[in-house]
Amino acid sequence: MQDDDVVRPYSICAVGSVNHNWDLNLSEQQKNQFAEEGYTVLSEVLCGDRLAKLTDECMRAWLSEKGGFDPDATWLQNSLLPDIHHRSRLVCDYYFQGPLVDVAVQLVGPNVKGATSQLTFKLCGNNKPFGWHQDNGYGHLSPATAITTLTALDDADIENGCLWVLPGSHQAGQIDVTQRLSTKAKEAGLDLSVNVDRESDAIPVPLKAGDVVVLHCHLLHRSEGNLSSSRDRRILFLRYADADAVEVYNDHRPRLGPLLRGATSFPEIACYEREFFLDNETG
Ligand SMILES: O=C(O)CCC(=O)C(=O)O
Repeated sequence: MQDDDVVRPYSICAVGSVNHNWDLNLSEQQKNQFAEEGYTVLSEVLCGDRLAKLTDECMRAWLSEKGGFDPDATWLQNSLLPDIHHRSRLVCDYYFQGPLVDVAVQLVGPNVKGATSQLTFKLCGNNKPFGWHQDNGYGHLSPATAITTLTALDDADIENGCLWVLPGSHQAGQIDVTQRLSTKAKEAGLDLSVNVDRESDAIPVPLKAGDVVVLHCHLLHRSEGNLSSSRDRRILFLRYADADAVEVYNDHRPRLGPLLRGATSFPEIACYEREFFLDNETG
């Protein structure tokens, strides 16, 4: 069945109607770069007070859960805090109603849900690299139109572990890591990294705090450790998917996530996390 033929009877009206004056229209150049190279950078999506408050709220959530870098802890413990929108109202607003939802509509389509929110931090001292991977390898969604948006909370460069991408690698489609997923998923590291044969084509993507890099779900990317002596590298990771996207590894059940724009054919998506919208829907 073509996506256009899917009947999506469950829609929303209140979410997306709140005007934060955050419209973000991608340029033709950004859309072309995303299509051809699998990524694009958006400059200064956040700045000033808004960036400072969001960063502060994220850092408080991180420290209350994890503390600083611990060389004896697992990669997961040192690098990732899931469902950050449950812990920060500012992240919730940014994830559900910020400009990245507009970006998702332009790149994914008119029907969009949130698929993941997490912090991926490399605090000073965390010198562990993160190997080549596709985000759709970690949770194979179909259709494979999901995007990952990485909002830099600090300036990120080669020294403190910015992202590296392999431009155009998304065009080869999904790399099958399911064999390893079953065993590796049991380990805290969840390392699904793959070898790439054109490593020399990789390029770093340095970002200023407040910039966002948007990745196609098949784009190969990685990062080095944070080798800086004084600078953290903190990222807010938000993933958006088609509202009817399903988890291939989970009997094609719908990926649970809040409906942010348009409509869905799944009632469980239409009502998912509605409590997080109450402030805006009633206010
Ligand atoms: O935190 C990093 O350095 C890498 C993050 C990343 O690529 C991911 O979580 O998919």
